[in-house]
Amino acid sequence: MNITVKNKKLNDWIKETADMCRPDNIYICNGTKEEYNLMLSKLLENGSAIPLKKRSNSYLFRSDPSDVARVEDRTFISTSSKDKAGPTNNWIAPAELKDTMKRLYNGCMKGRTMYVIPFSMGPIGSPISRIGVEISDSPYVVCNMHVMTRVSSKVLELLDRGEDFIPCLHSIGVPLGNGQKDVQWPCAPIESKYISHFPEENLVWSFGSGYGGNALLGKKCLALRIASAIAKREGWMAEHMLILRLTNPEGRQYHIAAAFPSACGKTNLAMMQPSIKGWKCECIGDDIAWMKIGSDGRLYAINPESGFFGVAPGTSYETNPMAMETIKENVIFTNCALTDDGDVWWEGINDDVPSHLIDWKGRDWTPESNTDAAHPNARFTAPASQCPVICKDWENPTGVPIDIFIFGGRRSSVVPLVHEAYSWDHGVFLGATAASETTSANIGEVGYLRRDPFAMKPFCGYNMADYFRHWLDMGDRLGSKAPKIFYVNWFRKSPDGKFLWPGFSDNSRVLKWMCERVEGKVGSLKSPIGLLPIEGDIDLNGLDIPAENLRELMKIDIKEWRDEIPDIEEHFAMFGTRLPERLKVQLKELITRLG
Ligand code: OXD
Ligand code: MN
Repeated sequence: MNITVKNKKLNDWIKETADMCRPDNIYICNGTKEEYNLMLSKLLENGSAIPLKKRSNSYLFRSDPSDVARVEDRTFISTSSKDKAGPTNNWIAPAELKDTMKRLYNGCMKGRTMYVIPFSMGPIGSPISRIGVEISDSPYVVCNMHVMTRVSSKVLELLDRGEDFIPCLHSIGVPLGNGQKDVQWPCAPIESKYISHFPEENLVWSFGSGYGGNALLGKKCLALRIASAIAKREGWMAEHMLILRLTNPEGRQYHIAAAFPSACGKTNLAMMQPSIKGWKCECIGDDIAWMKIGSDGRLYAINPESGFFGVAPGTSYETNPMAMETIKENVIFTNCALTDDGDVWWEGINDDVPSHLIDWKGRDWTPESNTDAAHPNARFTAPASQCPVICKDWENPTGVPIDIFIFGGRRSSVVPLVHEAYSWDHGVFLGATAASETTSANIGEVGYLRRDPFAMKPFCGYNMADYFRHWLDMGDRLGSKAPKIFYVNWFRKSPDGKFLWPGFSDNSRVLKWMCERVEGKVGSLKSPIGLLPIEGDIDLNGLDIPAENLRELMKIDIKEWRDEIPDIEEHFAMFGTRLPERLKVQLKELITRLG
């Protein structure tokens, strides 16, 4: 071991884990540049990292084709009883799951180094932040954790002074025999992958995958699944939300937190540059918000992460110029295609499709190939500080006061561009019934409609019905200081399959309307599903959009909405008597309004 650790809980855990996993070496991380470079030199040596000539200090990795996304089917919330995990989570009893996993962990790090990664989610020392320690046998994970979290000797110092931490154990699950050469992306087969959470003891155990949220345990495992359970117990919120600051021409700032399912444009919205004159948008976070009620009774949010783990395909100077600027250097790319001159490429990056590439599987690729050059869930890992529009307050330890919540998803039909909740309870109903067409951020079928309440279906660390109740309780505590709640759908299509709304920077038009609703500057129209903009109130200056597109975008087809009801009823029925009465009332009221 390279450093002496004084924190007893940490020391005991390191020893216990080393006895079980039997690594050749133990290395305690300190988060320095030298350490990052050391990890990279290992990854370069075994051929896992490909240096990119065109981007300074940037590398491309190719995963095993079986390990390309989060594995929701292999993700478990292991609580003392099944109903504490609830119907939306996979559950195995803790003793049984630990037994199975201990067998897998037994000797799993042989031939490898066990890295101990102390990290802070949120600015070090902020009252909202939490410390985690990830133990992993993957130097790729160490590098990504350096970017996505605050890995630092300062965290070790806090631990040495007795601060508590959340243990997160990770192994790729591939021990090496004596002299055995490693493969480029070691991982275990799908049936022995386990992404397990023990929220009653604040513990994460992950085995078998090296990819994203399965392996970078500060993100989905700690900052959402474990944190959501802690937040419920302690009276705050851990949400799958971007955070942005919008400033109007008069200088009034609005802070917006928005929840969309994975790969539905959170990063694009978080970094969006308004197409409307005089409005400014700055990014605070693109994936996770931790929120606490401040002494003034308002809700304050921090971004617990320090980097972006963004979906690459579709990212371009058209769709997200600020992300493109962010990823010019110091970036880890995973499963992108490689150009002949040493750059990355992905579908949608620009209109110039190169005549030759190496695809994400390492094969020659030409425009005639009938496969994607980059995997649809290819990612970039980049420091948030490199974003040209990162808000100066993004690391403010007290957070920013939230004015507006937005929910939404990918719906090619039925749901209008925007509507506003009648009340907090109605907003919670909108969040609880949110639905979206699935994407490749998870391994599974793409494009089918699923209810993804608050975009938290894969990330809620306890019974979702209790989570709904927690939202209602938070609303009661916030009272008149509660953010206003809206629901958006940027993805509605015309009958001939074309997007009706231009999206991206033009989404600022919809955000402006929301801000004006907060100020009471504009009115609204009552509809069965919520409050709608009055014609003319959404600023369409400079936007050339056919009137029939707008009509179609805002259309509420009563029959289509009545057809949604059985699905919502079925969705709610899953929670049985645990479903809060107030949500049943909201459903009844929607049915009445639909007539
Ligand atoms: C993510 C996800 O990586 O939601 O953020 O899948
Ligand atoms: Mn996410």
